[in-house]
Parts: sequence; structure tokens; C-alpha cells
Amino acid sequence: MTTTCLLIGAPVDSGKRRRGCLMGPDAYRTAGLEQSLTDLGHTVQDLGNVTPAPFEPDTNDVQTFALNETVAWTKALTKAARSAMERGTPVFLGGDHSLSAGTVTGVANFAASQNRPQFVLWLDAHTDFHTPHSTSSGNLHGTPVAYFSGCAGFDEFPPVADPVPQENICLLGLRSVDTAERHAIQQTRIRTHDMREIDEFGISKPLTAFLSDVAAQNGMLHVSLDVDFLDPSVAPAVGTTVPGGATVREAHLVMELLHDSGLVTSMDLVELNPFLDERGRTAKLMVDLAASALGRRVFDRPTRSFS
Ligand code: 4U7
Ligand code: MN
Ligand code: MN
Ligand code: MN
Repeated sequence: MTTTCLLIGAPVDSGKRRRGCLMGPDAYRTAGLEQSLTDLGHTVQDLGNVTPAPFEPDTNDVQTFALNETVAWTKALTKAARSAMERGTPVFLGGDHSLSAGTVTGVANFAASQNRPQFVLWLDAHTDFHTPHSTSSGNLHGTPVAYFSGCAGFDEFPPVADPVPQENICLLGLRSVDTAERHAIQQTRIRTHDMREIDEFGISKPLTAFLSDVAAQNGMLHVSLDVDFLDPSVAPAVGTTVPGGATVREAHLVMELLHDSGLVTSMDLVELNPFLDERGRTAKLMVDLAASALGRRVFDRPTRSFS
């Protein structure tokens, strides 16, 4: 099945103090993302980069860093995501993970307009379930899951029109969860799968269970891939490295199963910091993973049904 892939640059760098994610979109372009997807038979349009809504300078970075700028990005990306969904399968090129506050709320707004439930697969070492009040780093890239699922405490941000229901969110790859996040998430119905579970039972088990639920409810599926989902030995270009991450094959298997499911309707590639990369290897791996998610395979196999 081929589709219209819309590449949308989101050079968001305000979600944490260490700079560099703003170069992400151009690194993906340089690594040949457009050609890789064209080779799979897709129609690919690079829509260029989104720019943030106007914002007042951030002068008080004590509890949260660059709040106004991040809110401005959220506004612009919500709109961009909402309208891209009318036209194809958006692939958002980050940018740090605070961008998903915008992309997920935008795609969820579109899903609601179609009377379909929105689901989110979050591939990350972290839960990103802080609020602006609970975060101790002040880095807003650690908050998008709480925002788009409708948690309180985001007063400066736009209200979330269509929060993603907790039971429709699956966090996969976890190995660094702050105490406040762990306590908060245990009160929710969010599905969490840590590396211990992946080691013991394999990565396909929790994923296929989730995909079956998405299929059974005719859901739309947004996939958000944080570079730090991967082990830092294969993906060094990220500010928040955590040892013990997914291997190259585990990550490809996730993407291959996602493609086979036919359920993915939008995707983020986030947290790539090209300043920290080694001869582009992380950018290249992320491009290859996106290609797997969109249909690259070694051999054809019978189609797999998840319902
Ligand atoms: B990422 C952290 F303290 N939890 O809040 C925080 F460990 O988008 C990390 O997943 C957040 O990379 C990581 O700063 C955000 C930290
Ligand atoms: Mn993240
Ligand atoms: Mn992370
Ligand atoms: Mn990170």
C-alpha cells in the first residue's frame, strides 16, 4: 500500500537546555529520507519547516525552561498536524520531544473529526509524563504525554480539545522514569512496557497486543520515535542517553510490524541532535527505521492481521 508522505520539519529546540535538535530536520534530509521513501513507491512531499507562533521572550526560566517558545511551537504544530492529516501521512522531523505536544493534539483533533479514536505508540527510554509543576529539570521535552492525555497543570498551553484516552497510549522501551512520573503514571491506564519486560518476553508481544486493540477499534495510530529508545551504542546523537536500549533489530522489528499492521497514520522522529552524531550514523539509522515503518522489507511475507 503506497501513500502520500508529507515530510514536515519541526526544528524545535526549546524543550531542553542543550542545543542542537534544531538541526534535526536538515540531518534527515541530508541522510536521504525523501529518496528512501520514494524508493518504496510513495509519493513524498517535503513541506519544509514549520515556524513557531509569535511569542514573548522567555525571561523566567526557573521552574520551566523556554515556556513561551515551547507554547508557541505547540500552537503552530497543532495546526500544521491537523491540516496535514487531510492530505496524507505526516512524518514530523524533529526537533526535541516537546514538539509532540503539538503534533499529537493536532492529529487527535483530526481523528475526532472522523469519529475515530486516536492511539499513540511512544517509543522512548522515558515516560515524558511530567507536568510543568512536577518537572525538576524544567525541560518541557519531558512533558508531552501528560499534555496530550489531558493532565492538569498546563495552564499556559492551549487547552487540549481532544485528549488522547489513557488506555490508548502505549509507552515502549522504558528505562528512566522519575519518581514523580512513576507515581503519577501508576494512577493511570496508560500501558507501560519497560526494557525488563522486553528482555524477558520479546518486543513483539506488547506491540502486537496493542496493535490488535487499535485495529479492533478502527483507530488512528500516531508513532513517536525518540532517538533514546535506541541503545546509545548504535544511536549516539541524543542528549539524554540511557544505556540498555533497543537494539537495531528490535527497533526494525517494531517498525516492520507497524507497517504490516497498516495502522500508522502519522509519525514523529524526535530528539536527534546532529551536533552529537558520529558521521551521520544516528540520522541514517532513524531514516532506515522510518523506511521500515513505511514498508521497506527484505522479502515479502503474507500480510498479517491484527484484529
Ligand atoms: B525525552 C527527565 F529527569 N525525566 O524530566 C526530565 F530524567 O523527550 C528526562 O524523553 C526527560 O528525551 C527526557 O528532564 C525527555 C530526566
Ligand atoms: Mn522523549
Ligand atoms: Mn527520551
Ligand atoms: Mn532526550
